[in-house]
This record gives sequence, C-alpha cells and structure tokens, in this order.
Amino acid sequence: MARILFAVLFLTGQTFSVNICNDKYVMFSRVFDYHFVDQPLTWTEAQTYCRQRYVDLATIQNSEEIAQLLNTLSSFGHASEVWVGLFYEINWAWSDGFSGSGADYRSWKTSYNEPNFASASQFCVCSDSNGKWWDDFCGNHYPFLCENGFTQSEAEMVVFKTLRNVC
Ligand SMILES: [Ca+2]
Repeated sequence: MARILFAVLFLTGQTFSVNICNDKYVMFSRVFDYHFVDQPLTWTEAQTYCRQRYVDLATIQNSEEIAQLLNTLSSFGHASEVWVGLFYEINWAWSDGFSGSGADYRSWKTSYNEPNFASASQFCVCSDSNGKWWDDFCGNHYPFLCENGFTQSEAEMVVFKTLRNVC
C-alpha cells in the first residue's frame, strides 16, 4: 500500500516531510490537475465553488505549474484573467493552506508594479493568459481555476494512516 502511494506521490517534483515512528520521511506531494470554470464569480464565491466540487482554488508553486495553468486555459480558448488561490491576509497565503516547497513561488506582473494593493484593498490574485499575476479587488467577478487531487495536508494524512501500523 505504502509503495503504491509513494509511486503516486512521486509523480510530482515537490517534497514535504513527516515524522513517523521517530523517522523522518520525505514525501512527494500535490498530485493534482487544474479545472477551469468559465463562470465569473467573486474570489470568495469561486473558493466556495472549488471546495464544493473539487479541492480548492488553484495553488501554483513553480514554472511547470504555470505551464499547466496556461495549457488548461488555452484548451478552453480562454485568453483573459482568472482567479487563482493566492490571497493576502497578514501575509500572502494559498487558499488550500499549502505551505510546502514552492508555496512562496510568485509570478507577479512586475511590468505593472504588481502587487500594488491598489486603494489598500486588493487582496486576491488573478493570473492573466500569460501566467502573470496581479492583486485585484476580491469582489470583482472573474472565471477561475480550481485544483483537484491531494493537497499537502491530505497527502500527509494518507501517508500517516498508511505508515502508523508499521511501528
Ligand atoms: Ca493590483
């Protein structure tokens, strides 16, 4: 069982570690794909939609996932902005709570001086069809990108349940 799980988790390149039986296990996390939802909603409404039907709004942790995002959007012929899971609340954070390797990856649209917290009230993040991000008003309505699969915490729980009888 554990071997199968590790094989599945190995499909991504990102790691996290868990401590079980006084041993430290380095795990591969976040097996997922993106789902484009062509329905303009506020960021919070989009978050609720993704959590009800998939896992959460999309987390993006490296340039390969930017490429995956762009492939998803182009496959739908979508060439404008979408909400992703990044938001600001004291610090930047991902909607799914992901905090592992790559959680601090950013693809800001620096040519527009983003993020600029315009009007001191832009706390939710859009990506354009080139994979560049900016902060925007959370109450704006945009299509959005959900993710489906294991989040880090879910993967940790599966690994823990799999290994705890080994001790
Ligand atoms: Ca902005």
